[in-house]
Amino acid sequence: MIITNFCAFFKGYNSANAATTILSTDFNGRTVSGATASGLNWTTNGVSDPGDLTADFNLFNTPATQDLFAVQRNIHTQGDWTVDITVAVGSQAIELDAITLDAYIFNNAGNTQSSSRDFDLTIDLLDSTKTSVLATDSVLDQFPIYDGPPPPPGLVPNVPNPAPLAFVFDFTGNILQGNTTYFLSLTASGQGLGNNAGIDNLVVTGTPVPEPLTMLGAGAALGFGAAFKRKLAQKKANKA
Ligand SMILES: [Ca+2]
Ligand SMILES: [Ca+2]
Repeated sequence: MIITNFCAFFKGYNSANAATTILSTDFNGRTVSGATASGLNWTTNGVSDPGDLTADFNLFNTPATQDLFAVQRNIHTQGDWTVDITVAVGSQAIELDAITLDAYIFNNAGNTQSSSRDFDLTIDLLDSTKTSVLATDSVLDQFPIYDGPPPPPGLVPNVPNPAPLAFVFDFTGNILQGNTTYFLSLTASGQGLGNNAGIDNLVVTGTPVPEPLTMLGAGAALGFGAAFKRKLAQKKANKA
């Protein structure tokens, strides 16, 4: 019953409190060395500054890829690339809301693609040991393009590159516990004739979990303590 009442209270709290930005960066002014982007101007709220971001392949640092995060990896012909973002939660738990970013596509030289090419992105929420996927969401096939095995030349619609495209990932209802580290693992992939990809304006939103959660925990601990004391008293009484 306590749980039911608490959930009702919690739902009420959520509807009354809009999600806020807990983590964001626009990558402006970042520097690149190999696979690592440094000098990211993170905005944080209730989580630690994640610091540098390192992909599993080298980053572009061309004129077209300045002020964003783009990986020198052809996701169609060479395979996926991944980058993990550390989310170390402070003392207060956070209920995740959404992750949004702007998606870009590039050719092998790190120049803006003239035609639209496929760019899919998956975000996994990983636990502190990176062994469990706690939640996942993907944005697929948002760049308009023939999406499948390479067709004969001339059959691919030559749609202009629409970048940047806003990608929105739904992580509603996932609770990040206080004093716990998680990872947001981004994996880029794609199908078609060849394409590289990058992101900009990464924003993670969430709602701080209200204090009653902590109070409920304290109440449960108190209740457990009282029950333990009663048991101890009973044991003593039995002995006497
Ligand atoms: Ca930027
Ligand atoms: Ca696709």
